[in-house]
Amino acid sequence: MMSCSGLLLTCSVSPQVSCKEQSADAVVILERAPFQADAVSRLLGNNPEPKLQLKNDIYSVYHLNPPPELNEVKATVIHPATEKHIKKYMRQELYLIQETGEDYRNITLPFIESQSFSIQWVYNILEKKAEEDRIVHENPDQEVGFILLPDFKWNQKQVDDLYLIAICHKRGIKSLRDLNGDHLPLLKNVLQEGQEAILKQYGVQGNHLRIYLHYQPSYYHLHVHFVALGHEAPGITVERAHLLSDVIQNLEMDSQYYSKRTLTYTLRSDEPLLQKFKEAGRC
Ligand code: M7G
Repeated sequence: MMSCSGLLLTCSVSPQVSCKEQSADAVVILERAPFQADAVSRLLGNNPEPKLQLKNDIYSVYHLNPPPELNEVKATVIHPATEKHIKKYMRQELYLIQETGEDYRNITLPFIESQSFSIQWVYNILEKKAEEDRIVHENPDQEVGFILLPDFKWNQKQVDDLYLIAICHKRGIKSLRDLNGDHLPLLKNVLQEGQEAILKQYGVQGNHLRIYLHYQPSYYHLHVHFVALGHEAPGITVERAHLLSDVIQNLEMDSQYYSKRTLTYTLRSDEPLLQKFKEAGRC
């Protein structure tokens, strides 16, 4: 599957990176990283034979063959991949869902609770069993604290596509739907301390960041995305990303805002949750 940022393969091989493991389905996401400024002059200056593809008036298109050191491909491997992982990355027809608060309680919540999609990777981060050396900031308070670290979508080589996630220490907040006025201190900490930590570590100001939550998320443990404003990351569409500053304001106006309001999102045609909405005559 092609996307603007990469190529997705699903395959039934043991990836070389884990060749001791048994053969099983794997998802391999191949992406080219953004160009770094110094690489552009090397790319243009040292290119042995730029091949002219098209010329028309002042416009021309060339194909370049970059040397290996400028031709890096990032490969993210999920292995063994569950069926849900594979479906998540397949291109499919999309449906728009208008989920009322009642739909959430009657359809979505029972569905989420019946699923066993592991969030072990989240607990590994919170318990310092994985990625500890990548932590950028931590507020260790178990109620209002969180860990900020680079998202695994970001290779950390340039801030143009900066992408970090803040993972809350408090367990049991599945998503936006569970948030109420009591969570304001936590959300405000994430917003303020997250911005301060990113400014200190990467020199990127808060007004150059898009800070949001996904609804629906893929992983039901509260986390917030911090992404460079100029980076069109997957999942910034209006029906999925909810700006953290808006979330805070909405909860300040009405502590039960997110348990009441209709939330719109897309579901892919083969997602079991879509089937549940169909069965309930809600789409
Ligand atoms: P989401 O909103 O639940 O779903 O975000 P999405 O993946 O559809 O956006 C989860 C975020 O966590 C994503 O931005 C993932 O790239 C990121 N992520 C997922 N995993 C399994 C890891 C991981 O193991 N480490 C890190 N650092 N980030 C991860």
